[in-house]
Amino acid sequence: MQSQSSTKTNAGQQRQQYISVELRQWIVAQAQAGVAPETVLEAMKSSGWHEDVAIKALEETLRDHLNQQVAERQAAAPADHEPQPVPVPDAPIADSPSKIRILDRDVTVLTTMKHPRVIVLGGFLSDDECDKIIALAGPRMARSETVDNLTGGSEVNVARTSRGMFFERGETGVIDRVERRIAALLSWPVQNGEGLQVLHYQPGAEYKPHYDYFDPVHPGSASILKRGGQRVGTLLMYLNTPKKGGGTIFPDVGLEVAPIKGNACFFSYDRAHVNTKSLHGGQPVIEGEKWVATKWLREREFI
Ligand SMILES: O=C(O)CCC(=O)C(=O)O
Repeated sequence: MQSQSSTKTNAGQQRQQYISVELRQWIVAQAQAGVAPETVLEAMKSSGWHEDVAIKALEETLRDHLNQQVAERQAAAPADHEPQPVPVPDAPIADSPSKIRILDRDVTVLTTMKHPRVIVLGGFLSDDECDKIIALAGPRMARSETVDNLTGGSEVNVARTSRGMFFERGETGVIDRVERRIAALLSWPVQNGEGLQVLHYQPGAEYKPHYDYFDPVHPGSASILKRGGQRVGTLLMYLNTPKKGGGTIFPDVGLEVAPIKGNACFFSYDRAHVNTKSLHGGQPVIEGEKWVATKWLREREFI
């Protein structure tokens, strides 16, 4: 406390005084030594400081010190902290089969990519299944929404000009069958899947490139992540074939998957990070229309 003595002569003056560097250093040293703020305040008062000036000095000093510590920690951390990878769903294609039997169907393996992990499958759905899903979804379509990053709710977004709806998991016979097929293909429990979403794009409608995982830095993600953890994989199923446009693009790797009725495009992302290269979007439909069903897979049971 000696170092402050030169700055205080009487109570009137103290109220005008600035907080000297020495006083700041002393306050920080007390805090680092674990001395309670009330004890520091008492020490300041007993050496002649007015209570209100001392409180202000304490508050400002400790706040500035905290801010400086945060800034130092941020500067020392890697610029872009990458989360640890987690297990993801995947299809049994290690030995490059041309066809795989998934429960009741033979499915063709058309294209695979390692990074991002993308698998394009032919004939994942029958024509009849595609038609049934469109017929069930059609009357329930509404303007598509996206997740509101602030609240975790949903909002209409200009980046997404399709119309859409969600089925409950296992809502009808065909939905249940398709969900079991997805679970068998990817060795991932049915319970970890969100309800199937169906999207309908008219000419000009699109879904601009985006990530499907929830970025934990967004305040709204916490409540979403409580319902089964992160999304770790997406299976898109094309329910019809637009005449032109409507491909699913992966801009980081220049890949475009053609939307062919009955085909499916699977991709996974083992962390909520751009390094997964899982950025993707639905190109604008140029001619005709596009119907697609999306199954998002979570780390754990989705409730
Ligand atoms: O319509 C598409 O091809 C992409 C859909 C999509 O990106 C999604 O549902 O997350």
